[in-house]
Amino acid sequence: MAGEPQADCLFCKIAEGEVPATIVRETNTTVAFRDINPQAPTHVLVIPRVHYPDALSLAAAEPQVTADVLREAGEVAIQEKVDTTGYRIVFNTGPGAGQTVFHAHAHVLGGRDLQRLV
Ligand code: IU
Repeated sequence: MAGEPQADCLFCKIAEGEVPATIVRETNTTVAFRDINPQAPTHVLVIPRVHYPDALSLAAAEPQVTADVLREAGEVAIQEKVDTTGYRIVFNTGPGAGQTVFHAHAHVLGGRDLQRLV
């Protein structure tokens, strides 16, 4: 069921502590951890603890948790000290956009020149 942990979902397992990750922040509703294949000096993923396949399905069902994810992305940027230089928050949505893990997540990228979109 939407919102419930999915047995085959890696990010559900990270949220539940069943799979290790380098966690940088946690709240009652979110977990932030370092991306295993970083694309920038700061590359942190912020996930909701609840399972929805992408950001828009999360937003439709859980607007408050969606706001929590965004707020936490900003807190990660401050904690990582990239808030002053600029950072990017990305929600890849769908395989054509490069989404590979179908549990909603925000990428927080910073610490290098990000002036070009890709
Ligand atoms: P994407 O937007 O779905 O492509 O992002 C998934 C990210 O999850 C991607 O950047 C991977 O490097 C990252 N990741 C991870 O951090 N740990 C893992 O065990 C796996 C993927 I699988």
